[in-house]
Amino acid sequence: MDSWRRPSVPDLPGRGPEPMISDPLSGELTVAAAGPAATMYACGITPYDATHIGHAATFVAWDLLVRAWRDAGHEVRYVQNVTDVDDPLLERATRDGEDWRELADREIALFRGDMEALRVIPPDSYVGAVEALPVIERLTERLARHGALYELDGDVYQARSADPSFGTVSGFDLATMTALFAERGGDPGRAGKKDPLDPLVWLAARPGEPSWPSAFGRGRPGWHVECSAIATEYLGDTFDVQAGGNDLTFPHHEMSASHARVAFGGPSGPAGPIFARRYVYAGMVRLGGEKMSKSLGNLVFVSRLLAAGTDPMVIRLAILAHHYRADWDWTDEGLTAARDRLARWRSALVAASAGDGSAQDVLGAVRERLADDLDAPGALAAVDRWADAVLADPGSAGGAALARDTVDALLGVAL
Ligand code: 5CA
Ligand code: ZN
Repeated sequence: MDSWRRPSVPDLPGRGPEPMISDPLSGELTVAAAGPAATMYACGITPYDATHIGHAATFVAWDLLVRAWRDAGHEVRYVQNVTDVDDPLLERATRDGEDWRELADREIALFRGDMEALRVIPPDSYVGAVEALPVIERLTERLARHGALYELDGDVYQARSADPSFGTVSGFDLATMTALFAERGGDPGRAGKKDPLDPLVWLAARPGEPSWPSAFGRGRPGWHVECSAIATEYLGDTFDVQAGGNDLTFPHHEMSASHARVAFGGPSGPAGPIFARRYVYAGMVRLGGEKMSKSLGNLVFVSRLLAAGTDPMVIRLAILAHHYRADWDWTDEGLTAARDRLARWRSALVAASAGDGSAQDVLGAVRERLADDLDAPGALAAVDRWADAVLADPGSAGGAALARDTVDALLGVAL
């Protein structure tokens, strides 16, 4: 499907350092992409109640990685999905007496507009589950050829026993996996499953629900296989980074990786790892101490803030004030602080345009902070130091164009 309009990204002199990200299991810094091409799959929205600040923070985080990769000289290939058919979307449509497709299309349109306002660089491929049905069917057929599937009342499951590496993405023990699976839309208690953790791959048609024909009967795809199929179709069996909020560690990323390992592994599979080489997880944005979530309904919407006249760059700065891995609370104070910061940076830019000093230091510092596990708060502090120095001594200031381009190209903030 169409993504959204690409923001302009100014060219910066020289090249940034190689971006490193923290490995969620070991906590060690690792090079995010070792080859000339940098490839990323980010789990996209389920299009109802979009775009809340939690979504925005997650996609702004991956935008920083895309920007840092480009600045380091990589050719970036970025893919994002839209889960445009799944239980929670259908449940919402039923609750509100709305056509599910209309609900999805409206929320996708809102999301696109919000991403554009926040100057998030769009994915190269933006792919909906429904349009990817043939791709999902092909991956499911591969699972069948590997003898990994079984049927339960017309629904199709993958036996996790087909994947000896199941559990290695999250590193969780069995009890934690089972608890999280139950909590996050899984069905560990369903009678007849060979193992409580077996993931659903294809759900047989239910009355009143949308369904499509397939080699496995009429129905619709499970959630995890959607991301396995789209990621591998567009990026190959192995790619650099899979990105998502930390609520996706288990079951979603574990099970997506498992499907791909079984489908593409075996004697004819690649020698190295299958699916993502590494995973990145964004912290959860909370409101009033609770995770901002569609199911709880404690949401702050980007579109409402924009409609109320909030500068989108203020929203972006309020997000960037937090490290992507941390959980944090959205507050009015945070928004006010971002407004003050933006105003200060804009004043500094005006003051700096008079002098002939340099902003090389701020470019170097922002590059260095971003390459260190996308340390956005550290990068903002570097720009603050530059702005403070300029405002303290406008006579010696300068480098306005480079400072503006640094903040625009690397942080996505247009001054
Ligand atoms: N469609 C699936 C992924 S394939 C999904 O999780 N959709 S979502 O709409 O629920 O979330 C979209 C992205 O936003 C995911 O990466 C999710 O982890 C992230 N996200 C959801 N809520 C929050 C939150 N409160 N804070 C930070 N990120 C969040
Ligand atoms: Zn996903």
